[in-house]
Amino acid sequence: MGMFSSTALMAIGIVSIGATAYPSLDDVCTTAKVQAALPAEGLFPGVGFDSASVTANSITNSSISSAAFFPDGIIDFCNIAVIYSHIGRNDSVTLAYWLPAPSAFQNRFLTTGGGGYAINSGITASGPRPASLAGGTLYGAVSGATDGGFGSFSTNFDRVFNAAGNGTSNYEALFMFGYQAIHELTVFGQEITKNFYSMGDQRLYSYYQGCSEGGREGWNQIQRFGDQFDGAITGAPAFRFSHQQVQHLWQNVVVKQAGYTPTTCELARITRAMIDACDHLDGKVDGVIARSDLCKLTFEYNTTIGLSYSCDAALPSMLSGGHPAESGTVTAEAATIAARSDGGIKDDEGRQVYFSYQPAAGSYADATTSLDPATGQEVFAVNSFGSEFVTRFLQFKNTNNFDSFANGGTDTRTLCKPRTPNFRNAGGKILHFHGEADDSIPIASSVRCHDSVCTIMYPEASYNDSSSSLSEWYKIFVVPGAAHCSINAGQLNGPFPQTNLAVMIQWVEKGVEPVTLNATHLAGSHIGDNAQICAWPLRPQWSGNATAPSCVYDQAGIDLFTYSLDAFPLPVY
Ligand SMILES: *[C@@H]1O[C@H](CO)[C@@H](O)[C@H](O)[C@H]1NC(C)=O
Ligand SMILES: *[C@@H]1O[C@H](CO)[C@@H](O)[C@H](O)[C@H]1NC(C)=O
Ligand SMILES: *[C@@H]1O[C@H](CO)[C@@H](O)[C@H](O)[C@H]1NC(C)=O
Ligand SMILES: *[C@@H]1O[C@H](CO)[C@@H](O)[C@H](O)[C@H]1NC(C)=O
Ligand SMILES: *[C@@H]1O[C@H](CO)[C@@H](O)[C@H](O)[C@H]1NC(C)=O
Ligand SMILES: *[C@@H]1O[C@H](CO)[C@@H](O)[C@H](O)[C@H]1NC(C)=O
Ligand SMILES: *[C@@H]1O[C@H](CO)[C@@H](O)[C@H](O)[C@H]1NC(C)=O
Ligand SMILES: [Ca+2]
Repeated sequence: MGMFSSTALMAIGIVSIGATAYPSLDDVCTTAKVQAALPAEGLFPGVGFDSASVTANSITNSSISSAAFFPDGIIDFCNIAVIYSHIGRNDSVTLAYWLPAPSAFQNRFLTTGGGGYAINSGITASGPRPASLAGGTLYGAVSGATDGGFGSFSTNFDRVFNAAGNGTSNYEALFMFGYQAIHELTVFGQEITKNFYSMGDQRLYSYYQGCSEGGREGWNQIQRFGDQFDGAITGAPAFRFSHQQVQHLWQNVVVKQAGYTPTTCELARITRAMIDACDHLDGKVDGVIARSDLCKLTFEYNTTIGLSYSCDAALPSMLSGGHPAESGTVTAEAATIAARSDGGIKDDEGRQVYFSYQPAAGSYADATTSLDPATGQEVFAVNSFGSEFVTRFLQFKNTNNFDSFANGGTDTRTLCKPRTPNFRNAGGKILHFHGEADDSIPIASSVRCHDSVCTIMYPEASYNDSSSSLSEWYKIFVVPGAAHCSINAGQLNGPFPQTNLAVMIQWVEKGVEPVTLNATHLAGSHIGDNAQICAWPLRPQWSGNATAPSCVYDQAGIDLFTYSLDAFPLPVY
């Protein structure tokens, strides 16, 4: 593309020349150079790039910290944005890419994912909550995010789906959110990267990293576009959307049917009791339940009746509706509510509709109350994930509130399509992980996906053997004590897999297969220490004073993550 001088061009291919031979970030980070790197006209039929929309500015010494999915660091990059549209649609989609300095670029590209109804996690460069993009920049990857065409990087898909009014759904936006925007972000970004760094025939390694909605986005790409990524990191995927969102209403149903609204403090006391009772079952008393399966087998909810609790007042926050100062003893009603909640959503005939969270996963977040400003008391509140899904996506209304309950989901469409031979055949690797104490997406949902891929792709093999064949290219790790895509305030001594991209790069580029998953204590009494997480279906068990667990095969434990969803006449993959 004639971007750099010929000396500089050679330097990019020959590392030994030394950093001084590379063009500087400021040299390459110009609007003109980015415009010249845009995909050639006609390369992607049906889309048009607005060359005049290109912006480019270099950002240096950006300090990033406190991210769950990549370590702290200082990054320099060229921050670019460009708008494209689909011919005939009159839409406008903004892409953002962070391009490392030529001396730091390592022939890598990273597509990032979002969370909730956000297609991406924003484009904030520094501070305590840096965008996911930073996680690629740290490893010499060009990293990309898209706004999906929803209007801005902070406009979520749910705000545009029915924006034109009740009954007027925007299916273009739905398909963009579903898979199209992330695919386009990837293929356009790969082309821009090759052109910007004049890569010629050099290999570009492509990766994906996302958690929650970002995990779903990653799985969808794996299934549809088998040769797009060399490695995909999918955390706690929000797949089987209709099941997943409706199950958020189960704790509300249980509370309504009990005719008793337990307080935040009362439910937190039950969780505390569960941690106290089940901590040791994994062989190590550390405040972390690393064997929630054994807890499920043995914990008696009624033993919590009469335990006393006391909490200070809390203001409403992102995580809680707030509550007054409260104290009391755990009631029989609350114990029963906890037990039924942990049984997972069932239909009126007692048939299982979806998976449950594991015991002591959070403190019954779906039953979070709200604070009545008139009385200062906690009152029943409908879970917003569940109610919004029903109103916007089943009733097609431009609102996220409903005040009566629907009877569970009957839509069996699934986004864990277990047949993914194209991805395997193209040599792709999948690193899938999920917090064992996730209180937003049940861990069993990820195990179900893994098991479905096993049985569909290796139908003749035993469970153990198919897991073992699968693990050559798809591994799943259950993170002890971890919450939804984050560490768990209730089990702070658990480790978290913060270096997944580094692990994936090693696997893809160096053939180093992760037998256990590298993790770090990001909080608690061993902060900074390394830990290793067992690969499913093996489960952790500590003995004596060993710092690392043995990874053991325990069929009874595995079976507790496996459900018959007998409410559905069709298989749910
Ligand atoms: C980055 O910051 C360090 C110290 O804070 C300074 O020495 C250095 O010059 C800065 N680099 C750039 C490129 O601004
Ligand atoms: C295209 O979009 C622009 C801005 O969003 C709007 O002003 C214009 O009316 C639209 N044109 C058509 C044909 O819908
Ligand atoms: C859309 O439906 C909601 C819920 O039924 C209702 O509150 C709202 O007024 C409706 N809006 C319009 C524009 O009809
Ligand atoms: C727990 O106690 C309630 C009454 O307080 C009773 O109805 C229920 O059967 C008990 N559950 C178990 C598992 O014993
Ligand atoms: C399953 O495989 C593990 C090793 O991955 C082995 O230790 C265990 O004995 C096997 N279990 C069965 C039931 O085959
Ligand atoms: C594993 O994690 C440790 C910190 O716990 C980190 O120092 C090391 O670089 C990580 N390994 C890989 C391959 O990323
Ligand atoms: C664990 O370590 C403590 C203190 O070092 C020691 O007293 C104890 O005997 C050890 N327990 C086992 C089972 O090795
Ligand atoms: Ca423990």
